[in-house]
Amino acid sequence: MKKTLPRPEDIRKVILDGDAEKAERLARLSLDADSSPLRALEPFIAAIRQAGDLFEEGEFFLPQLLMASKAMKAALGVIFPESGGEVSGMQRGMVVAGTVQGDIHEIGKNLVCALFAANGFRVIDLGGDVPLDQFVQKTRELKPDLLALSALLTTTMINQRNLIEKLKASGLRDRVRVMVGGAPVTADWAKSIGADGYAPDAARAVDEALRILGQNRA
Ligand code: B1M
Repeated sequence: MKKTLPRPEDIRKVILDGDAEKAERLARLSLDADSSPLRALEPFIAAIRQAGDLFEEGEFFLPQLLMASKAMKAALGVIFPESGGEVSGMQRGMVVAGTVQGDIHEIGKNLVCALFAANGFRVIDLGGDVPLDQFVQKTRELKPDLLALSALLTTTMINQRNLIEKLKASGLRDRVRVMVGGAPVTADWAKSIGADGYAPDAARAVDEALRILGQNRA
């Protein structure tokens, strides 16, 4: 029998309270009550964004934001167990992903990686705050089809551009497609830095990766 979906206000409370245990419990309940993981995740995403707003308004301090993000990561781990780490399966090609140097935000990137993996890509997730030289080295070593670069800070977006320049200088730019994303990133920015693609969210990131690599969804 289907269970009742947890109330969005309860989800908001456990995320804002930074209660990872309860967040996991509500995530499990959401999955039991709703067949779509992406839909189940929506109220959690709304809650973590609200934590960001409270932080910006000075109502939340950094430790509270950190606790909230731990609870959010716990929920994401329940709803998308394949988020984070390396996932095998190679039908679609290989993606090397990471949040660029100087930027430790990982939740959105983890979600993007989880959906790539769920859609048949092999994902090598280098994590957060990934040195640009590590992306270059992995591109040379693993020969991925796609680099997926996340940035959540206006101050670190520039490292998406710096990486593309480094790839050019290393003679690797023609060997790999580059896709960028993250809250402050726009299609115009992607175009201006010479990226091959951009997506505003995780679901559209899969479509965009398929487009860039010339593949159909089926
Ligand atoms: Co930070 N943070 N944070 N933070 N944080 C933001 C981004 C901020 C907007 C909050 C605010 O002030 N309102 C602000 C940035 C301001 C700016 O640059 N314009 C900010 C700041 C300032 C900071 C610090 C500098 C704070 C400080 O130290 N004074 C610091 C930075 C540290 C650093 O990186 N060097 C910091 C730290 C942290 C925590 C550690 C506490 C934590 C991160 C924990 C972690 O990830 N390990 C954190 C969090 C949680 C946030 C907010 C609240 C939430 C981010 C998030 O997880 N969103 C955020 C506020 C907000 O977003 N409204 C904020 C949910 C996630 C599902 O969405 O990440 O946008 P998002 O990902 C989406 C899309 O963007 C897209 O798809 C995802 C899913 O749909 N997407 C891609 C992402 N990557 C993609 C790649 C793609 C395609 C799509 O292709 C490759």
